Amino acid sequence: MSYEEKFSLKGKVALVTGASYGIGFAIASGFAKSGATIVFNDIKQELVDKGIAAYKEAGIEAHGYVCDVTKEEAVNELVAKIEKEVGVIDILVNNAGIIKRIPMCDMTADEFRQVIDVDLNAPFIVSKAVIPSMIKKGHGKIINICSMMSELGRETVSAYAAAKGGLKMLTKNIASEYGEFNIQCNGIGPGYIATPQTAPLREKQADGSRHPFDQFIIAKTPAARWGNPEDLVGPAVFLASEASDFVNGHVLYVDGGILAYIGKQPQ
Ligand code: NAP
Ligand code: GCO
Repeated sequence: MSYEEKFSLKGKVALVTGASYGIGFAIASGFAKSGATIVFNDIKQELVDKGIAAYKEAGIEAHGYVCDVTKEEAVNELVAKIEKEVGVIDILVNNAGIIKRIPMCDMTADEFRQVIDVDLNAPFIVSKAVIPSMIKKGHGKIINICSMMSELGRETVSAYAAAKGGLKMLTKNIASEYGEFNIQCNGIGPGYIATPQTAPLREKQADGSRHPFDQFIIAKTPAARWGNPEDLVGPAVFLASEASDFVNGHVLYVDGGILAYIGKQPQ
């Protein structure tokens, strides 16, 4: 197999969850350009319709479905439908996620559970639904979208950090349990990426100056900028392709160097 073929996703079916916009949309679009057939889901019909239109505009015929990834029965039905209408899923990206920025002592247990449900329980549910067919087919790729918060903590994101730290370990466990079936499960840990999820952290101040958190991230990132969803495409294509067949249980941080950096020394 040539070097180019190893990176190709031609003939593969990829399911990217929560991919009507943002990081999921960019990753799915990159997969399509590498030859994969794209399937995505979102929680509302309106978002699925918007997603399909956005893919169409990019020249991609994506298959969109409404499905809440926290609901096991609905996910099982979705996977059966995809297998019937599109084909067996070769690549799964667990991308759908939410965040609640609330100081821990002000957060209710219900709010904490909601975050864990979408960011940790759902990747378990969706992975579990696709693995049996991957085993039968003889190969499979699962990519879990982790976070800086898989490694670091910060004020107000206790549930998110607990979920993303857990997702890192779920990644290693899936790799350990199913590696012998030629299934690779890896994570991508995006740094701070400009999407609707992080828009509140980038809002301009009333006087037109940059949000203090925005300034903090620029100072904390050796690349001195926020990431774009497109920054995640190359790493995702690599982890979805045969070029990464001996990479398993790894989290690839795509963070402009944040995790390598102690921070600026006082002037
Ligand atoms: P986003 O803009 O908020 O997009 C997340 C998508 O997931 C939305 O389409 C959302 O739909 C969908 N979703 C939420 N709950 C769902 C559910 N129960 N079932 C199905 N779909 C659901 O987020 P993003 O910034 O692109 O982030 C994508 C992933 O990357 C997330 O896992 C996030 O935690 C992670 N991440 C983001 C960053 C960053 O800096 N942006 C950094 C590291 C990791 P709704 O619009 O209806 O909520
Ligand atoms: C926050 C952010 C982060 C990022 C991302 C970092 O409030 O600190 O939302 O959690 O979204 O996950 O990798």
